[in-house]
Amino acid sequence: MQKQPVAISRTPFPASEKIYVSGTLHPVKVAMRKITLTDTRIHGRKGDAVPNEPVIVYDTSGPYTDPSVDIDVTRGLPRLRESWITGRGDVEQLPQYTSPYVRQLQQKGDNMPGMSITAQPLRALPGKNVTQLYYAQQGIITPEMEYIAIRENQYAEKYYQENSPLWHQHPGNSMGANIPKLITPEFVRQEIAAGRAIIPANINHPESEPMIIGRNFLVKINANIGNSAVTSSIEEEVEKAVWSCRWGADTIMDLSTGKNIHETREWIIRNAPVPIGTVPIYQALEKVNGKAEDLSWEIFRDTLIEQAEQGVDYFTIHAGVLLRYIPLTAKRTTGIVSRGGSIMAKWCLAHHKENFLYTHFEEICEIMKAYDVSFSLGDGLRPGSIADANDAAQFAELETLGELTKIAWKHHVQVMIEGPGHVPMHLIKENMDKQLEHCHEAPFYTLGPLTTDIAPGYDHITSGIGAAMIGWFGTAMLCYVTPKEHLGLPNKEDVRQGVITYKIAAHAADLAKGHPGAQHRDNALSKARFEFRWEDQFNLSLDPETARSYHDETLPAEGAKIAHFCSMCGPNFCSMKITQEVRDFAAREGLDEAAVLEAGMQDKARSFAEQGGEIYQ
Ligand code: IRN
Ligand code: FE2
Repeated sequence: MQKQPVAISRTPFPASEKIYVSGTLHPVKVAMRKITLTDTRIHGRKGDAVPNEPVIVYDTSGPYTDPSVDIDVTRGLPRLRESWITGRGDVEQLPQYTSPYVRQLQQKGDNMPGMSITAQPLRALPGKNVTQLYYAQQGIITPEMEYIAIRENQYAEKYYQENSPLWHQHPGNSMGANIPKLITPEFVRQEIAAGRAIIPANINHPESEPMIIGRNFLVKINANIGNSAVTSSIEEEVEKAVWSCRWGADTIMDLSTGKNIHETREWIIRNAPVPIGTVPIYQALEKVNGKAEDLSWEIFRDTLIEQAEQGVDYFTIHAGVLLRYIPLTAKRTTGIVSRGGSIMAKWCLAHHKENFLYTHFEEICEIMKAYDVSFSLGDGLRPGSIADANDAAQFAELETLGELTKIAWKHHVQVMIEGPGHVPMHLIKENMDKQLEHCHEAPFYTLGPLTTDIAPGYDHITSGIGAAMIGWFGTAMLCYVTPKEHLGLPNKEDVRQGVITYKIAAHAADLAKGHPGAQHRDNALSKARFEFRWEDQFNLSLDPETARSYHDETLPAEGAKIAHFCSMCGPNFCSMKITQEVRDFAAREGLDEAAVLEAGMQDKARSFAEQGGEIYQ
């Protein structure tokens, strides 16, 4: 049976246009999305139409939403960073992949239709270090750093000037004294140099647009894809990635298991405008036919090199699952829930030996620094239930991750730390505090956390609550959870639900952190809402399609898009409409608004009393 070809989602967002802002230090062109708004038209106000400034938003969708870019998924995206990387003069091009496994694949030929594996990967020249951390510590501002500064700085300056110090120094915000007035390339460099932020940017992934993960920047979100046992086409795999970043995923983790892992990953990386993360132990396990006890350092090492040469930007490595910590999980309600964690625990117990990821950690650093792959130190012992939150096993591992952070930094390898999991709200803060203390301020990257276990089918919400809280406290990246968590493989709609839920959590955290400029989009949307500019309200929202379709469910007529009410309250009970009438009345009569409101209130009070003063009559 012939399968229908899968179309890659390329439709631009409504009223939106891709713009590119140029750098001043480097020839960078930073992609952003400009949303055009309609004019304000308020009856009774002087001058009938007041134009509204377009709103520029952070854009993770890549070239897919730029109609002027020609995209052929078998060739991959334009290689944005290539000249920056080769221009530094510290890399060499290898004649072929060094991994014998990949060469075997290449000899087999096209075992999957689509892209052929012909890459000639780059590697650091002997004795050179090509990590962004190394450059930052040398005082070098890379094009990647300038790109990020421009990308993160939208509206920051304007809002800092308008609202500081009242708002940004509110005791509730968590950025405290670190709050940047302006996100400059130099500020980015300093944060990277201090290890407080990372730029996942493998030299073999030049297609990716630079982004930063750190608590003094916008909170980021990751979407997990892959997992499919049967894949049928390059378009299908690429579309999963494109779909995730279309809705706002800042990074994507390819967690594919089963057959054709290498090819699937090749398709994803070559077509991904965002950094790609993986858990290399998954592929290593496939190479030993799923038998954890048959894993070895040699097989793992070869897998690391294979994936580093392919362009994976960060690796989840469960090096903190130590042999002596495993007994600490014995009495848990849900034991070890991390896949990588359970694989390593099984290996440790089968051999009664220390975790080879821990004993070979320095060698792992040596490999990663030659390509600038960042560590995402895995939380193999994270709690998998409310009952197991913040227990001895979890925090013992966290301390080891802190110890490993120092080793990675010695090699100038960038590091972030993975965190839980399942944690009730009152125990969330302790996770952030302990992470900062033990891991020397390396960025934290958490999975939710889920704040209760009682809502399978709604775990994007149980975890979105925890994600918003921990983001506010300082977590730099939030790993999404979809409604299918614990139940099955997410479909496209689940992925969208997961991404949007996490965009909400991340943005709510940005506001509460006091991130300068974060509020601009809220203000624009609220103004549109108050002025009944329905189109603008839809277009400014995270998911314009859903906003529009919900509105149209009850008021589908075009005329309703300019009506001064919606079907929630109807025309006579719309508070915004009444407020508007009060304002218009005041303007007409030359009164001040507060006085009119006060007079109106007294009038209402009088008639309420006259009617007998009963609420329900
Ligand atoms: C994030 C924070 N803690 C765990 N994660 C993510 O969980 C991790 O990055 C990966 O995408 C996913 C599965 O990891 P395990 O189950 O192998 O630990
Ligand atoms: Fe879970």
